[in-house]
Amino acid sequence: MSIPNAILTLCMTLLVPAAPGDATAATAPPPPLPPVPTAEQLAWQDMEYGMFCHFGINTFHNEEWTDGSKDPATFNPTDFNARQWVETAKSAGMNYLVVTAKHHDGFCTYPTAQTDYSVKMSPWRGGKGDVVRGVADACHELGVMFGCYLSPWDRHDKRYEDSASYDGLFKDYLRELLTQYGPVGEVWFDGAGSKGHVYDWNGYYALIRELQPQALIAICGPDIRWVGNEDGLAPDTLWNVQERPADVLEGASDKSPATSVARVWWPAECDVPIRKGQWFYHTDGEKNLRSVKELLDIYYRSVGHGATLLLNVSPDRRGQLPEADVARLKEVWGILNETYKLNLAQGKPATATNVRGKDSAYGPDKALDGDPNTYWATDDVIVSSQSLTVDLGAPAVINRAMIQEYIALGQRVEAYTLEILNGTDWKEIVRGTTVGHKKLDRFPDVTASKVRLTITKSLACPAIRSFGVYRATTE
Ligand code: FUL
Repeated sequence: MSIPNAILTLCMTLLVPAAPGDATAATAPPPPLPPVPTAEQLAWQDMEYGMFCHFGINTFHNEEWTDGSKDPATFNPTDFNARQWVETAKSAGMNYLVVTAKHHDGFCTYPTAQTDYSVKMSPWRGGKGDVVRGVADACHELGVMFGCYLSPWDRHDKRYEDSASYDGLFKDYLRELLTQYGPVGEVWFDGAGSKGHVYDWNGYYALIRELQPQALIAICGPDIRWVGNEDGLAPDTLWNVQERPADVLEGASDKSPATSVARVWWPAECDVPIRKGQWFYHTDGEKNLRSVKELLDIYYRSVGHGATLLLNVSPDRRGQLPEADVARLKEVWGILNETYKLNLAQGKPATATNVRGKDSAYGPDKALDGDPNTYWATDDVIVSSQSLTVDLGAPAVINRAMIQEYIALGQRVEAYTLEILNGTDWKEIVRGTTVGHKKLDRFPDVTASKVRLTITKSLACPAIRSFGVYRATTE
């Protein structure tokens, strides 16, 4: 065997996932359907829900976009407490937090060496304060993934007028943020305001890869894509695999010079502010706080459509999340916890129209065991019209369903139905399209003694990581 072939074989061996759960599985797992997620993307998709915190000079001016001329002396939080942000995020079910290190106004919330337009020139903590440090430390301590937002558009710094000199400055900012604050899980590049400006994107990406190879580059970046709106909503049909434009080619698994696009795993993030239209705190903004009903709807249409939700909660002029917002977040999470605490299908007897290699390691019960590392899979030749039927034991009232694919092997399901048995009749209650990381369905109360999930169309044999039915008592 030539050396390149040996390397290829080794790589293929590493790429082929091990058989799930049961070490005695005799049957090979389904071959991955490329492109597949990286380990970091997979872990991030499992996080599902994060907190965005816009905090900076705008916080003190009741403005969303200041123009870079506000006096740094106006930045003066009276009782800054980043731990309160992170504790709130954690207790509201959020697993990561992204904080603004610099917004479009150019004001840095950390004491950068690159400009005077920063916390250093503010009266806060005698110019010794550091927002990014506070948030990063609290995140690391409390086990919440830390991310930072760095606006490419800069309305303050004169160097912005010259692309090359600004690229140097921007890389210096990145170098500071990626070397002084411990592990960074996500770097968020906002596209706003940048039309017509030329950036050295590939240079930025290369620097991030060098300094923090595990960090995911979001929005204007190759690892996480923007869902395309600021309402926090993902479409019903959501594919992780995308044709990514040529300007974010880095990391592509399959480059096509002819079309200048790459087919890559590029999962979607939904960002939305908890107060309508306000990313930054405004003194009279509480009236814009979204209702529990609106927030639940956003959750169902983001996380429940297979995307990740980054919900913005703005710290106020104290440097703390307002009590009303904190209470709202906890209420929403309380309802979701209550709804999903009991999977009526978990551990119940199940049958399937086909089981991969007739091997129990891929049986239908593997979608009902609560184990994220196991899944129900069928033989490769049979990719459509495959069902999993669960016997609930006794008739139960249900109004929610949850399906997950084992996306480490790629995204496969194109369409599915959900039916229930009530007496002797089967009735269709849901007809859906993609599943991906997670699909949450809501439907009116039905009484079911059995439920049947049918994968009606799939790109390759289905690999279903979990399936559940629930009863929500709140709309
Ligand atoms: C937008 C920005 O202009 C907003 O101020 C905010 O940062 C949001 C996340 O992205 O495009």
